[in-house]
Amino acid sequence: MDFHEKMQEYARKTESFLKEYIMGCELYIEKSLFDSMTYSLFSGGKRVRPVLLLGIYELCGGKSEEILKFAGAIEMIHTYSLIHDDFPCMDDDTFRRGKKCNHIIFGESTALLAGDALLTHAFELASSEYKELNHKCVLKALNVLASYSGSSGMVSGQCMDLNLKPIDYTKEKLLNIYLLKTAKLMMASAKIGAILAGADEKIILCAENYGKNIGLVFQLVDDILDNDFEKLKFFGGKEYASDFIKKLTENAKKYLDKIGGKSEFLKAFSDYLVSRIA
Ligand code: GRG
Repeated sequence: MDFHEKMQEYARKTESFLKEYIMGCELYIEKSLFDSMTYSLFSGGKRVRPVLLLGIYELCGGKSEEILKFAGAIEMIHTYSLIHDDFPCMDDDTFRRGKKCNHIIFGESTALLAGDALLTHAFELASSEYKELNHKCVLKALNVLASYSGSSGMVSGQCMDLNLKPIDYTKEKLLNIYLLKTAKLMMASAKIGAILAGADEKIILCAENYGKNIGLVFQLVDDILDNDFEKLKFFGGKEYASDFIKKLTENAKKYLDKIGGKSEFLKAFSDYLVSRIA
């Protein structure tokens, strides 16, 4: 199976798992809330975080299909963050993934609640019964999921980003925001994959560092795609930023080598994230 087929397989597995799971909850969810949640959950996301989580899980020797609960949960958290990020009080966007934003279709109050519901539903799903996964590892993974996405992770990064004025930009401040706002969810995905595969602490740390490096790459690539020169200038402009991206990608691959095993897919995955600007 080549890289793209494997990536599609991971994404498709997550998508069908999420569809089956959420359809099973339809009866218990108020209709407008359900429509708003599913609108964003199934509107063509790339499923980058679940792919990362599943890739690391497999690399570390994990075999259980129960891992899909965490792959689904991280995608629900990512989806909530995008719904809220598009709000007038945040980025004030009208379109996402080529479609109207959730709040434009369903109104702000329903979209706000859909985001809340996806966030809490993620934890309902990830904390549900397991027959195969080790319960101690599940508890550890839940803690990572909460802390990396919450007020010491992504939410703080978003808050810093909203509060930082362009006049106060520095490379260090921007990198810290990128780390929290974007990389933390990638770090959580990789770390959770390793934890649930039963990897030891050293390997878990390497997985997390792989996630950190590609997470920073992901945000810098996004800045380049957005032509965000205001920010890129703190990385020495587009060309220097591209060199920095290359360095981060090499670092990411070094962490994969430390993990060992068949890491071709995840190496190609790091290149794929960069290829968006090629
Ligand atoms: C509202 C708490 C809260 C957090 C928002 C995710 C985020 C934090 C803001 C989004 C801003 C942004 C565009 C960041 C760049 C990185 C990023 C998360 C891009 C979107 O992720 P993709 O490309 O999205 O994985 P798809 O559409 O593929 O799911």
